[in-house]
Amino acid sequence: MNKRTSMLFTIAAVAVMGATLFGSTYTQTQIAGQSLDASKLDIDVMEKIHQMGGLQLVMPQAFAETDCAVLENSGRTVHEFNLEGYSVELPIMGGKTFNAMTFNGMVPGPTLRATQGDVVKMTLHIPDWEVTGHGNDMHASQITAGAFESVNPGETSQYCYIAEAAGIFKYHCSGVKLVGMDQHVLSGMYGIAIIDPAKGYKKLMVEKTSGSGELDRKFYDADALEFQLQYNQMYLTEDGNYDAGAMFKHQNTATVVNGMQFGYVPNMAHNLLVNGDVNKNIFVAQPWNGLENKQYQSQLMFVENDQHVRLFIENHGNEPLFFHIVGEILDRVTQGNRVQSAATETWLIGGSQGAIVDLVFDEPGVYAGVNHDYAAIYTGAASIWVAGDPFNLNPVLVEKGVLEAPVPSYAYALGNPSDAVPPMGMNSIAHPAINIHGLYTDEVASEMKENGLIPLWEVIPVVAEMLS
Ligand SMILES: [Cu+2]
Repeated sequence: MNKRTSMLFTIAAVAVMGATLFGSTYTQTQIAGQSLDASKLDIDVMEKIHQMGGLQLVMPQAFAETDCAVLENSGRTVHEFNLEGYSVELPIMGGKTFNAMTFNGMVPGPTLRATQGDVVKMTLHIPDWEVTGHGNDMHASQITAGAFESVNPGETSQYCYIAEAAGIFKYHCSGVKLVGMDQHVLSGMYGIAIIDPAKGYKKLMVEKTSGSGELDRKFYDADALEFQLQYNQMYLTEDGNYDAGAMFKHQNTATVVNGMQFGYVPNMAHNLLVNGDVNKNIFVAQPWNGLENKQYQSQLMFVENDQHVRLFIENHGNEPLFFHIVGEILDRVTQGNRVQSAATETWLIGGSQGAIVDLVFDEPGVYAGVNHDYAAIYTGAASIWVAGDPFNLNPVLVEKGVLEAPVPSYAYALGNPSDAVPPMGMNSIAHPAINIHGLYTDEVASEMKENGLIPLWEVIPVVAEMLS
């Protein structure tokens, strides 16, 4: 870089910083005249930002290293990640609906899975009938924030990057020039990218005492049965509209896991199998109970005992997540690509932060993954795993012809919920079966059915018939 170019670059960098912090089209006086006082919890704050023209990002031209044309011919594996941003109405607990904003008609949006060093080619399209623009900020990237600029209805934008860091990373809508980012994200426009380490995951070491109590170490292969759990809060008015005032006061109206409150708790089929009666609830809260709920009916997550289980956890919300599993110890916690803890009871995950938890469910039983913040537990952050055959159903299911032989987990009979199952990676154990469950539009659910996923609302009456 010669001196003149260097000087220009410095000026450009200062201008960019100024633009980023203050909005490029406004002077200091104007800024001071419209300063925002969040301490007054003014619900008109977003309107003021809107009147100011938003936080306009003015960025220099993208560097050659992130040009799609260059990266696509670099010899690296390229993942095309195609998103469509649009608003739909989706159900919420209590039989009502809310005004959701989505990537591809689902909350959370689709999960991207790539390996460290791969190229991600993100394309965001906004249909011309959509009421607002949307952007996409992928935390797995290391490129100019200008790439996350919003896209208008009827338009498409694209950027490419190399996923250089392994781990779990959030992506989210960046609003319209950052205006309304809170509304768009908290109404559903979020998801994750899982970037597997280039050399794969490590074996899991668990310390156990054996025999008369001597300390021993047990090693589990790196391959694991994987789940994804994405935590968030919702701030809604009675009519199902986004409530900015409630957000500024941190007074959320719901805590959701993968978009739903209590999405992973027993349903009527589990009531029937365990209690012999669809109306005899197993769990204290079963709000999505009933075949008519179709893809929204709650589902349990099933694992085998002594099986390496890997959880990809992301906190999209404004509140901390104290991740804990009632009845278990987190055998290993990884953030980024570094182990942070082992044999720990609870792990704190801040806003827009993720963690990878590896564990083994030791005994047949029922385990509840929670945000150990009591307000969060009671507003939706309780998700149940069933390990092994704690209800001793194998003999009955075999006798009645539902199963041919005893199975190590109920996933072989009922499958695991699709929204909790990430795409396969380099060290993934395939789930025995996957059922259609999630905050999806009916179109998304039908597509999944066409792709061979199990619509339990059609299967369960058949099983119930066999059992009776
Ligand atoms: Cu948006």
